[in-house]
Amino acid sequence: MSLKNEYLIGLMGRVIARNPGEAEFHQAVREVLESLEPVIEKNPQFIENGIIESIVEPERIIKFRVPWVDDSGKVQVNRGYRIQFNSAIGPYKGGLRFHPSVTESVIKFLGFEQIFKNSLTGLPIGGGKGGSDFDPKGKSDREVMRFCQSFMTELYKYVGADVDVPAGDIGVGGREIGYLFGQYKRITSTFHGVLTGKGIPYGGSLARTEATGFGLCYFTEELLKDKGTSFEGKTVVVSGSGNVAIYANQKATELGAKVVAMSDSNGYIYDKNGVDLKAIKQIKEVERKRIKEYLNYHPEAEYHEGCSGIWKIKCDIALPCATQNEIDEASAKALVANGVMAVCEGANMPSTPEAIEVFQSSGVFFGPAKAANAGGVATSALEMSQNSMRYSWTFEEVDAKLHDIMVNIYRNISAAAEEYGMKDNLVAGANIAGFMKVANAMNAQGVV
Ligand code: NDP
Ligand code: 2IT
Repeated sequence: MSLKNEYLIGLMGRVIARNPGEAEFHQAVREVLESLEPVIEKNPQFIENGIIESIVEPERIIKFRVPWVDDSGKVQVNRGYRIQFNSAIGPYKGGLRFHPSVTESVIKFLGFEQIFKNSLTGLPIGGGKGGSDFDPKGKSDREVMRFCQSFMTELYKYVGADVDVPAGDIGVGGREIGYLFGQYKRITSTFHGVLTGKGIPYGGSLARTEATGFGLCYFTEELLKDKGTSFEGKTVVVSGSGNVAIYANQKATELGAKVVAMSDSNGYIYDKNGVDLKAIKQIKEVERKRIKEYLNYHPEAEYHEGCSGIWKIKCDIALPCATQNEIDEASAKALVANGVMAVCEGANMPSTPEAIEVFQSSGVFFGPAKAANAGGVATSALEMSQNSMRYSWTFEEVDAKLHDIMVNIYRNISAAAEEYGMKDNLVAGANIAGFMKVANAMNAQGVV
C-alpha cells in the first residue's frame, strides 16, 4: 500500500524531515497513516483540529546519561530514554527495553505503536516507551542492579502511578523491575504501583509473566475460530526464547498445537518431536544461556546458526516473538511457499512492510502486533487496578479477564476493518480502532 491522500503525504514528509534518519519510526508512522486514509475522509475534523499532526509528535522526550561502575571498578556510561508519547486516554504506559540496538528511533516507534495498542485493550492507558542501549547479557546481577539504580535515579523524576508507569520489554524482566522498583521506593519513600511486572510479593499481578504469550494465543485462537479452524494438531514456529516466546509456546501447546522451533539472536533449534519447554525455561529463565544448549538435553534436535532460517521450517502457524523486522520479504515468501495459514505477531513490528504485503496478498490470516501482543500491557493495566485497590485477584481471575480482552480486541478490529471496507485486513482494523478512541479523546480535550 502507498499513501494517496495529499494531506497524509505532506504529513509523512514532515515526520521524515523532523525525525531525520529514524527509519523504524518512519516505518511505524507510515503504516498507521496508510490505514487512516478512509477515516479522515469520513472525519475531516481530525485534520481541522490537528489531531493527526499531534498524534505523530511525542508529548515529551526524556533522554539522559546513565553512569554506573562495573565489577572491575571501571565507569561505564549508557544512554537512557523515556518517550511520553500520548496521554489522551490515561497515564503513559509501556515497557523499558535494555538492548545495545536501542536508539531514539526504536523507542519512538515502540512508543508510537503503544498508543494504539493500549487504546485497543479498552483500558485507560496512554502510550509511552523507554529504555537504554545497556546490554544486560553477560553482566553480573550486581552490575545489572547498579545500572538499574542509576537509571531510576534519573527516571524517578518523570514517572509515577498516575503519571507514567513503565514495565518490561526486551532485556527487562522480573530481576530488572525489582531493582528499579527498589530504587524508586528508596528515593521517594513511597510504595506506589509505579512499575508493572513486579514480583508477586511486592504488588505484582499473577499471570503478568505469562500474559503477552498467553494473550497472543488467545487472540490467534479467536482468529482461527472465526475462520473455522483451531490450534488443534497444527505445527507452530515461535521465534525468540524470551518472555513472550516461552509463554506463547506453552499456551499454543496447551491448545493442542506442536511447537517445533524456537530461536535466540545466535541461532535456532528445530525439534520435530515438539520443543521441550522445561529445557528451554531452564536454559533461558534460570541459567541465562544460549539456545544452543538445548542439544545437551535433546541431542536428536537440530541447531542452526543465524536467525532467519527459522522461517524456512514448514509450519501452519508462525508466531514471531523476538524483535522488529525479523521477517523480511524473502522469509515471508518462504513461509507462504510452505503453506503457512496464520501469522500473528508477538514481537513489536516483527514483519517488514514488504512481508506484510506478501502475507495479505497470499490470503494468510495476519494478526498485527498492536492487537495480537496487547495482552501484556492489558495485564499491566490490571496490575495497576489491583495496586490501586490494594487487592489482588487469583491467577484464574486475571487469566479470564485477559482472555476476554483478547477476544474483544479481535472482534473489534475485525469489525472496524469491515466497517471501512477492508474486510479481513486486521492491520487497518487495528490501526483504525486504536486511533478512533484516542483521536476522539484528543478532539474533546482541545488544543493541548
Ligand atoms: P526478552 O528479552 O525476554 O526476549 C527477547 C528474545 O528475542 C530473546 O530470545 C532474544 O535473543 C531475541 N532477540 C532480541 N533481539 C534480537 C535481535 N536483534 N535479533 C534476534 N533475536 C533477538 O524479551 P520479550 O520476550 O519481552 O520481548 C520480545 C518481543 O516482544 C519484543 O519485540 C517486545 O517488544 C515484544 N513485546 C513484549 C512484551 C512483554 O510483555 N514483555 C509485550 C508486548 C510485546 P537473545 O537472548 O539472544 O538476545
Ligand atoms: O510492548 C509492550 O506492550 C510491552 N513491552 C509491555 C508494556 C507494559 O506496560 O506492560
